[in-house]
Amino acid sequence: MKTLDTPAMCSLGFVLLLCVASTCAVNAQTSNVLPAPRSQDEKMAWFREAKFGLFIHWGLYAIPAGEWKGKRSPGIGEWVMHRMKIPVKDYEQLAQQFNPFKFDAEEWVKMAEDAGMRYIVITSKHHDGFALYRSKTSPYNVVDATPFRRDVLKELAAACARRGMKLGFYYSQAQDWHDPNGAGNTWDFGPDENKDFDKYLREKAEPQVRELLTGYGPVCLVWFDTPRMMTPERSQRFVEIVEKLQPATLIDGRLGVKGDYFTTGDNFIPDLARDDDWETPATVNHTWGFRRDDEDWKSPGEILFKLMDIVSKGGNYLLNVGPDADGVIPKPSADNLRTVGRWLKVYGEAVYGAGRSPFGEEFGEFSAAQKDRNGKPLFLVRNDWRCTTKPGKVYITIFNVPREGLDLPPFKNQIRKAYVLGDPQKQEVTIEMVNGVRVARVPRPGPHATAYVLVLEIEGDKIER
Ligand code: H79
Repeated sequence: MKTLDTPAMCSLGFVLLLCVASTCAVNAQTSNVLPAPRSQDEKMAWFREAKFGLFIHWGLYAIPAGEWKGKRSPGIGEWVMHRMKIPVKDYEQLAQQFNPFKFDAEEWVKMAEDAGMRYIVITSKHHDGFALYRSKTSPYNVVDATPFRRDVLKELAAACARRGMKLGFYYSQAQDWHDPNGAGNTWDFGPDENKDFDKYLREKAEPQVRELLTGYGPVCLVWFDTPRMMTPERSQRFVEIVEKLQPATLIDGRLGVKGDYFTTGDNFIPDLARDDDWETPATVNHTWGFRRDDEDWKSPGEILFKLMDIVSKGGNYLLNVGPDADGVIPKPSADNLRTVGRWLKVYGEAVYGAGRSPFGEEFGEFSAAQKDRNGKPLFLVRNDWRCTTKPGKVYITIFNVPREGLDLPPFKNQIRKAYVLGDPQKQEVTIEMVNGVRVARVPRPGPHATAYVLVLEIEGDKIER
């Protein structure tokens, strides 16, 4: 008995100790910020490693969920106030109903982790002007205006700190449909041109961004959006706030001046690779904020292809979920993300910290005859495989396994070894020369129904063509 009891007692003591230690760690991490990076490369390092992030759109719009007074409001859910021209005095009443009793920050962070995501970006204030944290600047916030009275961002920041997840904040700097001088609300406050926009910036947006960068520990990035009326001077004021308070914090591409990286259009993936740092913000259905009627979820296979498409073109994938008014991330979206995460557990070496494709022909080609909607040559997409790289290694993620073996694109380097990622035996994949083309005899069917990764260990650090 004694010999059985003692280890159990020890481990109980150990667990208690761990709890105390981790509480201390949380306090330390939420009060401190990261040191100033010494170079842009150092500043970008975590972003280049991460590749896959979770976007969360959550706010009062989760209550109407795409419907207002029994009428469907088409389009993206978080735009319901704008779309239905809801007066401030009506829309702000929603705050009194905001009581998401199922909200569990730890669970959200755990979901992101399971999905293989390495950072979270949450709406601290969307265009509707409602702050998801305790703001001294405006009482229109989750603590002072709702029965819930809990600081959502505080809880999320603590959970992220505990689990080692990076956290960033979306902040709508220009549009604010609740403030008489913010951009966008013309139905209550008249045309934007007649507003004292700088009054709004100085008295609401700038102080709120300061609050976000002081009360919530290290903020990995601030995600500004829709830079209406954002002159370079106005934008620069936000740059200075961020740099002064948290010099390691990245700024996205939609502030109004150049940020630390380029942000593509919503749900837009470029046809070809880019050499700069960039990110695609995207939805899992057709809305950002929760809509009751949108259950058209992207499948795990579609998400996985987009992830590899983006990473192979040098970008990051910031994929959104819209929790409902109870605080629950819709189960189908969470399940599909977790399925992607299970794939990444096996094949993640080809993703995290990986560089873009050294090729390009796998993306497709411009049609000589057909035009797209804008009258430009139509890009004919190929989706058989995507390629990522690390020094001395080439990762080919194969989506359509060819019957006759995979024709490798031409390059000069010798191939030292070829095998399938996650194969415990690292069994050789044979490479044969057929009419001057190297053909990899890849397994068919492969070890995974959607896609698997062929690794080529090459002579030299990088591909020479
Ligand atoms: O936060 C998400 C969107 O709410 C935000 N960006 C992502 C990340 C966004 N703001 N503006 N837009 C996206 C473009 C909005 C276009 C439309 Fe509309 C909104 C189309 C229909 C409703 C504005 C109003 C343009 C036409 C009517």
